[in-house]
Amino acid sequence: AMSFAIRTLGVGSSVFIATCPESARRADAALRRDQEIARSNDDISVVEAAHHFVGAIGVDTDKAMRQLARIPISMHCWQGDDVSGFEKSGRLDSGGIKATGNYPGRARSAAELRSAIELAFKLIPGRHRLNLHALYAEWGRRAVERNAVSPRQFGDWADWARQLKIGVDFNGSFFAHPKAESGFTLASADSGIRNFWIEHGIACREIGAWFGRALGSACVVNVWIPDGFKDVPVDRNAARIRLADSLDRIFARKLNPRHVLDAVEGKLFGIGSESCVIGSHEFYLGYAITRNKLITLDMGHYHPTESVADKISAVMPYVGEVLLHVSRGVRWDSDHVVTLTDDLRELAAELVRGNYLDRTHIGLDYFDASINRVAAWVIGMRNMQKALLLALLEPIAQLRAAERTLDFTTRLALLENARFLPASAVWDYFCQTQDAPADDAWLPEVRAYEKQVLLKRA
Ligand code: RNT
Ligand code: ZN
Repeated sequence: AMSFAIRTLGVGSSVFIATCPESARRADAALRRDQEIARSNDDISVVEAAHHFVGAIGVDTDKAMRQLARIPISMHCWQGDDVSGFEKSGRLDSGGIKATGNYPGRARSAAELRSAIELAFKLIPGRHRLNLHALYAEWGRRAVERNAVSPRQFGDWADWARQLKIGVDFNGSFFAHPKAESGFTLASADSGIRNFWIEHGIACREIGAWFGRALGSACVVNVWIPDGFKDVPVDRNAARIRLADSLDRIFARKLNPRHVLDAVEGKLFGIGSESCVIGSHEFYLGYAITRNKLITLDMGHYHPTESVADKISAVMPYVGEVLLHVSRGVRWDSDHVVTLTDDLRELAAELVRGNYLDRTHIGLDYFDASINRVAAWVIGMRNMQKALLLALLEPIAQLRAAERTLDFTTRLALLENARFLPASAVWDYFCQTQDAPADDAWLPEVRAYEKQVLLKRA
């Protein structure tokens, strides 16, 4: 490990000689210091070496780790059971979202789901949040319709969250239900259907406010509906007017923003709504701005060449806060496990560079049923954190200075150098300080759980 660190340091220093004399001088000094320490002490850790190196380019690694530890990520409960929920009624694809795969071990009850989530949280550094869906109501003996859900069905979730000391976010479930089979909910022309879903929306906000109060942390309640046309419609306008009116009715009651924050999520297309989605991005952006709501940006909900990273600074002057659904679309809104892609790195970098972290709620949104579901969470959550760490380790002052003076050569050189920083050592150290396993240590724990628990399920 040591020789690797020193080699990294050497390469890094010479790169910086070429780009910035002052940081090169500091990098050289740091390198000499590290080499001396290495000679005098065989045990010097890669972490210390990385500290010195990254420090030499003007970045405070300790500060970066402190900041990272303060960023909660809302983990989506629905990865644990392929968005099934506990109702056993509607079909998932009555709403155009689809989990594919049949890896063994899907959680079939709240107890099973909570146990899997606990394991995931144990394997992810830091303290996070849980993102729940109304589908995950615990009924007890009597079925409770979606328009009648109340805090009563979420008492066990709240008790459990309190024990774990985590906040909870919430979502209305406007899909996987007989009353969503037509493809229309809040924008339905059928007033019976529309009212049913308005009542659901109202009920979900009340549940969110209750969670927020109970846990002492504002609950973000997200609205996403599947409404749209498979084929080209002739009256988009009427459906959009109905949707705006339904939302206004859902949000009519003023609730304390310290307890609940309302968010609306648009989309480009879905399965069954290929030609027109009523709740498109423009529709909800306008709605969020005029009604003072959060806009939800899902990374799978735009044309593949559009970048959610670019949208952050475009919407921030006009909306108070943003909710992110961090996902990975592969060709389409396929909800793949979040990996450490350029898209993800750019997104995290925008949040850090623009100082938007305080106004951004980061949540994950994907569901892959073809791999171990706990691993899917752990990989996505840790990748989100890694992207944030890389962003926090960026030599931002130098990058800004280069761009301001139109020195795009230096900007590109610095950005490319930053890709290869020994950030993995800082990450390992971060995991250690947070009592979480390093990258090579969490999978064995997931495998043990798989063997002892998941594979025993029919
Ligand atoms: C669907 C939206 C929505 C859902 C979850 C389950 O396209 O992304 O956020 O994925 O609410
Ligand atoms: Zn989403």
